[in-house]
Amino acid sequence: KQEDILIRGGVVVNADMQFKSDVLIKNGKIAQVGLNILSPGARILNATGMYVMPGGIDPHVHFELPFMGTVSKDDFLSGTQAAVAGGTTFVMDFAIPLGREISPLEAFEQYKKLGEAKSVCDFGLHVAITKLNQDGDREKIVRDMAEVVKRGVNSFKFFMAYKGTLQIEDHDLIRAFALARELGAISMVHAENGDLVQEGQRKLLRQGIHGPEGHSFSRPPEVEAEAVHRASVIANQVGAPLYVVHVMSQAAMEEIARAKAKGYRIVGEAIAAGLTLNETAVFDRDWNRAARYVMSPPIRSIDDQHALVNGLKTRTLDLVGTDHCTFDTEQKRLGVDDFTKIPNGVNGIEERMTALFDRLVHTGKLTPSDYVRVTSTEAAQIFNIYPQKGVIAVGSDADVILLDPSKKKVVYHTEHHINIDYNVYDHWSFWGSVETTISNGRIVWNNGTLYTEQGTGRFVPTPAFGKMFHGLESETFHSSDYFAGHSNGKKKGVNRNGSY
Ligand code: DUC
Ligand code: ZN
Ligand code: ZN
Ligand code: ZN
Repeated sequence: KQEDILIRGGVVVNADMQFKSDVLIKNGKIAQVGLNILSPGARILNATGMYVMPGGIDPHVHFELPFMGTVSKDDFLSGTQAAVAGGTTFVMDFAIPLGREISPLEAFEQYKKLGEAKSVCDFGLHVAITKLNQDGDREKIVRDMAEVVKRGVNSFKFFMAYKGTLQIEDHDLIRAFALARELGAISMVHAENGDLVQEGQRKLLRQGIHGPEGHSFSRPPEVEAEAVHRASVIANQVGAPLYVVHVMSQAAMEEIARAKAKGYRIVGEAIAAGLTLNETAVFDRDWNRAARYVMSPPIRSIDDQHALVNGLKTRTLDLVGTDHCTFDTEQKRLGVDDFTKIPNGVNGIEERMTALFDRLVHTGKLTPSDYVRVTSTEAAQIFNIYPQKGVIAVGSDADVILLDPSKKKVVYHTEHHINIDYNVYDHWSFWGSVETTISNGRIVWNNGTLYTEQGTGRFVPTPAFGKMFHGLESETFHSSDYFAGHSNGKKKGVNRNGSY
């Protein structure tokens, strides 16, 4: 049996309000919220001067991802240890059928198993769909998508870039969005025009530009913005809700704003890197240093960074993840002669909560409640696990952090918990330090020490949304409209019900 924990004297911050309160935790759940709670025998945590907040939810991480000829360094163990050390208690990874010729269902089962074996905090999964035709069986993916929804996935991810490996073409996107919609799942896109990226890369290499700066030049903001625009139109045409991951430029963000103004159901995700870093890092004369910042879409200008921060404030952007995807110096050097071969990805899972507190709350741009909304509550609601996660309330999972707003966190790569030999925030300091992290009622991080146990994290199913998720049936189409008549290249007549 777990020890009871009484958090005393802090200020509880939820997305809707903040108030002085004690919090009692029993058996992994929040048992009581109120003033002057008495609980003999409970372990007391003194939270005077601290914010007591729902643990962070990072909706976008990649652990041990086989990608660009290598495998990303952080696995579910080091990745979730870093997460809890930084105040994040729930992560969502992407099951990607890549580097292995496997189906979406097999990818889901593989990632779930890895996560259950290694995680020290709860996790959820998105499933990536990279094509609609598996080994000539075009119904297989459709069956897999329906099956993973049954098994606890309500989000599918599509890559509009990475031509030749991950990229899915528009005609498949249309059908996949429609199918996801019918299954009660949200469609997520990596929005960059992969064909333009490929042409840009070829042109730059021909011009003799081989360094990391070529990465930025090959995928400018409008290449990102065009894909956001296109995805939003396709999703709207089939009545599907859309989630745009890692919005990195003002131009892309403006496409989200435009879609929202038109009433489209669209979510914009910022990531910690986009809100804190800028492209001068990629132009570092030291190759090893510059390569650390190579991710896609690229880290942009300081003006873009400021626009993204303001976008969170105005709610054009809804929430913040990291796209944590780490490669050490040796792996980055795979691209030493050719920027197109530098494995894409930056760290951030351990720094997200403190970096955002510093940039958003300490600067006065967001209230503590808005901070909780963009780092936790919004994700719980989008992926349909609220109020199990994302709030301090009786009956919710006891995923709780104690954050000291008047203490600075200094990042040192020699002290971090991720599994690489550098940190893009090395020697940065941030106002707002996560002093204690509680995961499912267990103290897993306290005063600079981890108390984690491998495999204690659970897979948390994200339930499909019901019919009303998508609004009433109206002028939108059924996925069967798209699938029927598409087999074997044979032409068949299709009526509105999808029957032949
Ligand atoms: N971008 C990255 O930088 N890394 C992982 C995948 C992605 O889309
Ligand atoms: Zn991506
Ligand atoms: Zn546009
Ligand atoms: Zn990603």
